[in-house]
Amino acid sequence: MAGEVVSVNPARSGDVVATRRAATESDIDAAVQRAAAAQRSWAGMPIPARAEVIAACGELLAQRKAELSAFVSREAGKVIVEAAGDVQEAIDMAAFVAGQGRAAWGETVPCEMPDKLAFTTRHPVGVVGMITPWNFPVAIPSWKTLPALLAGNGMVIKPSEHAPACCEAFADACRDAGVPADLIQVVHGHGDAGAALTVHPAVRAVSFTGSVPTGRAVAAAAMQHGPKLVSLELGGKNAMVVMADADLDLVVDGALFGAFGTAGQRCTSTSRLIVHRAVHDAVVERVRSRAEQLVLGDPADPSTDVGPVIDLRSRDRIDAMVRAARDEGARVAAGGAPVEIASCPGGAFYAPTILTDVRRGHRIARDEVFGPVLSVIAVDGFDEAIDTVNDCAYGLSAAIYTRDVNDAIRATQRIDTGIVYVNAPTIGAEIQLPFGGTKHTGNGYREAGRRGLEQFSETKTIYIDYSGRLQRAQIDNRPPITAAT
Ligand code: UN1
Repeated sequence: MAGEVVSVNPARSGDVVATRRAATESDIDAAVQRAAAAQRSWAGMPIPARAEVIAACGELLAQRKAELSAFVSREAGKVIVEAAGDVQEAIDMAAFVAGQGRAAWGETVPCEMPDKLAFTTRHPVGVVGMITPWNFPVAIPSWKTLPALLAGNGMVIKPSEHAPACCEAFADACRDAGVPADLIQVVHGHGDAGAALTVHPAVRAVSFTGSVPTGRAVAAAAMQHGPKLVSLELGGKNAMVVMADADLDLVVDGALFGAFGTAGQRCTSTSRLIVHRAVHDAVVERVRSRAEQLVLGDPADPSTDVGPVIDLRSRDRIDAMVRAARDEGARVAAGGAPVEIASCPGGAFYAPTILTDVRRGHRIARDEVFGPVLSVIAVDGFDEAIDTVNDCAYGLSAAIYTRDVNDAIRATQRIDTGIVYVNAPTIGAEIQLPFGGTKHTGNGYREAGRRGLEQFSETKTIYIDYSGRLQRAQIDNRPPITAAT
């Protein structure tokens, strides 16, 4: 476990953004110990007082929004408006979490006995290990850190090796706003650093966002060295259904933003366009002509529509998937190749790509691409559309475009994903609602919303009997047992 973490601007291979020493096992141990020591006094603060510090984090992030956004754009390659959205998501999360500091924190439930109370309280887990991706390098650390702080925890974050400095900038803002310095630790490294953090005996909970294979490995290691609380947010293969009666202007805008926003590198990106045959050719033609007008280029330039993918390796992986799709019978309607941009030497650009003639069984219809590639699948009706959405290992996000209110509602109930949109693209979740998915997308936890606090706290159930006598649950005040007839 040695070496360095080097992040490079995805738009210019010569622009090294940050170089960090990779943490050794003893660095990780020291970080966990520091977070654990700081956590003890933090957990002693009343929850509304912790919430005030979190509100201050949000205010400071808002003050620093412009510089942070520019930094996200440079380190993660996001176009500047989307980089600002990434930072805004952290600001929103701070406002929401701070509000939860004065909201209900448990349940009060009737007891079956007289003179007895029952209620729950929530308690911190201690130190949380967090492994975060590069695609939302400020927002996702905030989704994990801010609820974990409110719940009274310390944390050690191991950000992606592609975006170490964005995570540090977020943690710095939290500390500058009043979070005790040692409470948030950031360690750098590759998979082995994440593994060492996961198995550390003082790390009671692990929150991971990333790929399915790594998520499985994290969960297995956490259970072997625990059991521990493990929350996983893994991939997506998100579909947008277009029914014959859909508003096609809305469809085109939604498909473009869903598929090519963030260069297709959101867990929620639209990867499959499942279109009723009656409108298939019209939809493909309109999405194609708009996709070809998208301006690819420097993400820092406000006139750019689509920025680079995270690195050249990823660009080549995407290209290999597109080639394999052609071999399986898909047709390239737009894009389908890497792009060189003179003003961005060494940039990892891939043309917004539309593949038609894709069938359910094709690998391109099943595997997550994490790039600007939209696969179009034609269907003959509503039932086939919903079956096609659900014929997938992942279950994060889905959308249906229709004017038929019954079909819309039926779709929300029959689609097997954690998030369903009607007449809106598969991306754009808001932080006050649960975020996460079914099947291989996760293990049942949700981030954000009120449920986002659950992954970072333990529930305690408390019974108080003030009757002054022994009361036996399930036994006293029950009819006597009678012999069976
Ligand atoms: C992710 O890609 O992991 O719903 C997060 C959205 C964003 C979050 C995406 N608010 O697209």
